[in-house]
Amino acid sequence: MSPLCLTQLVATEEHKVIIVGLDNAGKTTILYQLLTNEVIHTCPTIGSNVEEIVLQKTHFLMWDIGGQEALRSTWSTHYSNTEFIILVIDSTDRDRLLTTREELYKMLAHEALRDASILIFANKQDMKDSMTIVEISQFLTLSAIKDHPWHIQGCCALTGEGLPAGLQWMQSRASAN
Ligand code: G3D
Ligand code: MG
Repeated sequence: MSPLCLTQLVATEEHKVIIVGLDNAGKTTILYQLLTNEVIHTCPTIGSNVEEIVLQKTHFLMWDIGGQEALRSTWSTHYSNTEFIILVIDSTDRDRLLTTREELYKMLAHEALRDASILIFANKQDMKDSMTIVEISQFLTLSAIKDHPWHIQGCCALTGEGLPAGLQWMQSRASAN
């Protein structure tokens, strides 16, 4: 880490973000697409799959958490002090949307995430057979979520399309708090 980044870490408020979702959803691709995006400044890698992303002076510390079934029970060990959950969905994965829904509501009910906001990335929108934002929102009954601020954004992690808009929402929430 460069001395400048270290100074920033000490001097500025970090917003902790966890990136969750089933395996193969595109979590790691999203994180590294954000890192190569020129409009978003980042510090060098902090640890395995933890990266700092800076958007308009707002610092996000993003934790990419593994999504394989065996790892899902460990998600909760990352929950403390989390301000934002990014839930990544493979929009072509109809078979597992029910599993995603279960994981979503488990997280929202978790005490440690009581104050967390949730950004849902409906990823892989470039694929012909992908579900639309409306379909996914309805399946996940997002409009019923009243106790957490939430936002759903379609995206394609391969091109980065949609990612800045999602981050922008997080940035506006971070400054609202
Ligand atoms: P994960 O970290 O959630 O497990 P990854 O998922 O980021 O490893 O991505 C899983 C696979 O999906 C990768 O393919 C990746 O390239 C692909 N992928 C991620 N985002 C998109 C997207 O927006 N569109 C398309 N078409 N593919 C995407 P491989 O083949 O490398 O396993
Ligand atoms: Mg990954």
